[in-house]
Amino acid sequence: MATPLERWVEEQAKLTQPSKIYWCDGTEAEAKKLIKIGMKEETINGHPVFQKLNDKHWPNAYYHRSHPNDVARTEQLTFVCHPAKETAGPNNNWMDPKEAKTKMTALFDGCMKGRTMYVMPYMMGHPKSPYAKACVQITDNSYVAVSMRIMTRMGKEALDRIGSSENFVRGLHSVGDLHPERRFIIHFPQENLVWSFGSGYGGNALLGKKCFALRIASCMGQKEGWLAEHMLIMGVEDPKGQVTYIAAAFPSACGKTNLALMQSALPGYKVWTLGDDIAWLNIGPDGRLYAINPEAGFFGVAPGTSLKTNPKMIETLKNKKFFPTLYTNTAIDNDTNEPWWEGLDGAVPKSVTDWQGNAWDPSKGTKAAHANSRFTVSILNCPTLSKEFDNPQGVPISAIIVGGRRSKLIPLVMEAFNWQHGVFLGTRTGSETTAAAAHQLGVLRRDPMAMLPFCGYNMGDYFAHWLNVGKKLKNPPKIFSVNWFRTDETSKFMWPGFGDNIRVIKWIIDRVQGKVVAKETALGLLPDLKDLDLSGLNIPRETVDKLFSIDPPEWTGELQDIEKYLSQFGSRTPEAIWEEYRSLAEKLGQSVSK
Ligand code: GTP
Ligand code: SPV
Ligand code: MN
Repeated sequence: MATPLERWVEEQAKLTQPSKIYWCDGTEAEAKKLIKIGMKEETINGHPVFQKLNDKHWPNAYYHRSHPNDVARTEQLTFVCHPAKETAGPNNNWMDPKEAKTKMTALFDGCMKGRTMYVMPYMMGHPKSPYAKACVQITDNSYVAVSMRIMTRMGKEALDRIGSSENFVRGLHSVGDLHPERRFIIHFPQENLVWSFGSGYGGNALLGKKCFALRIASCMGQKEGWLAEHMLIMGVEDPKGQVTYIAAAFPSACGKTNLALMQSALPGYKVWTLGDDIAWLNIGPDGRLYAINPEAGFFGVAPGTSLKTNPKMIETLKNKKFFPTLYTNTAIDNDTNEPWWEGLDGAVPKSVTDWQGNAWDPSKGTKAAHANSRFTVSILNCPTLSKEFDNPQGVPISAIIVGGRRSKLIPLVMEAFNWQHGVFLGTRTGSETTAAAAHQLGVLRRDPMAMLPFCGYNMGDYFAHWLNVGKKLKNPPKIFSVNWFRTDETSKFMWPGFGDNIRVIKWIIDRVQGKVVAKETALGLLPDLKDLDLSGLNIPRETVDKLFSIDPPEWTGELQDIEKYLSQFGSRTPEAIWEEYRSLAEKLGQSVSK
């Protein structure tokens, strides 16, 4: 008798008609074989799927070039198909599930003719974790298959956990013909199912990541009482050896990976890495909030990564331990055949091939590496990997941080008065847009908890769910807001960021440990500047004051924008959030209609 998994695979093969079906075991030997196939037999836009790079300085390095129209997440082509449109909410594109099935069935019909279908059983989370989920993704592309080996726990343990059960999350993916008119990323939360067609880009094609671990998982969490969040997880060890666990939500390309691997600028402090993009937060048996990272690798932004900004990531990339490491849409140094990107240490190489495969002419002012070019590398390569990474229970979270890119208004750091106010800080979070998704850059958009593109249901209900989780926690984490990106009159960042962010984290930990008092302001609790360790940092007092300045009149437009944003969700925006909104307006001396 065929198992439900075998039956499902058979049905997908009948629909897509591959010439071969290959069951992945997730081993290194298999990755080597798939890379060979990718170098010799599969192409994307006329380029081989993989190209070998020189691994003298960058061990196990392979290059992948995307189709130039397929280099970021395409939010406008991403849909969440609940039976009722209101369940998806104004934060999602919605399609009727039946209509979506019909449309996608036509696209998938025969799409794998002449190709190999890779079947990948994988775990999101440690196989022994009560919070982990077993999944299977099908793809017709070796880059996706090799990436999934790095990003998830793939292979036998997932197969064993699925066994003859129906209980696994299904993902069907084909690169199709990469035509943007035939590109759809479609979620069916009722069926724990994702269908993705026409893109080979990470967040669109590695279905365990944003599609499952955030969009589908957020729906599961709403039903089951937990949270699936776009958050890094880190442990910060203080000079006494005590480790405080923190989760932080920043929108795409706003600094999660950098913070998660931060090399502390303050002696005696050490950051231990647990995750850089996704956290699943559950209420543990003791009533505290526990975080696991469902992933097993980093899919990180390359430009700007250097020994100066993120030395631990450079060490991770230079670690030989886990095979392989992928570089997607970076540039290549022609003299050395090594990957290169803007911001990497050392001189700009003399002769460079750009991300589109052309000779790079710097005098034209174009970038050699795509702004959203990325590396894919195992978390096991990370020299600061926390010893708790594989703890099936996860780690107890003492502080949650929300943030985004705000050139104005938002102080460097502040603490919420309480959980409800913290949730409000999350809902009002905004960020100036980046290259991680295909849209206009540098425009302010509200991005509650950095989940706008990833919350699989109505965001009004998501706010309510956050409030409910807080009520169930015995000892809820403190919530903080940070902003590394405030600029001066010349548009320069005022805060040095990166390793110096530990100064802010130290204040957060001191607050968690009850070591320092904070100042009450209209926006939240702000540090007394004497409690912020700025030793060894050459930053004028005036700049520090500006990083924390609150100018009530400047908030008029901000309040209007927050109100407009929250009003979209109608009666689903919880009254408790409006209470916080009114209270903020009142403290700023502004009158509002809501
Ligand atoms: P996703 O993988 O897209 O979710 O992004 P992320 O949130 O992990 O962002 P990442 O750490 O990759 O940083 C993205 C960009 O922000 C890079 O160009 C970094 O150099 C820059 N960045 C990160 N941290 C800081 C900081 O503290 N200050 C400044 N000015 N820039 C930063
Ligand atoms: C993001 O865009 O938030 C990423 C990269 O982390 S992706 O996997 O493409 O979503
Ligand atoms: Mn991300």
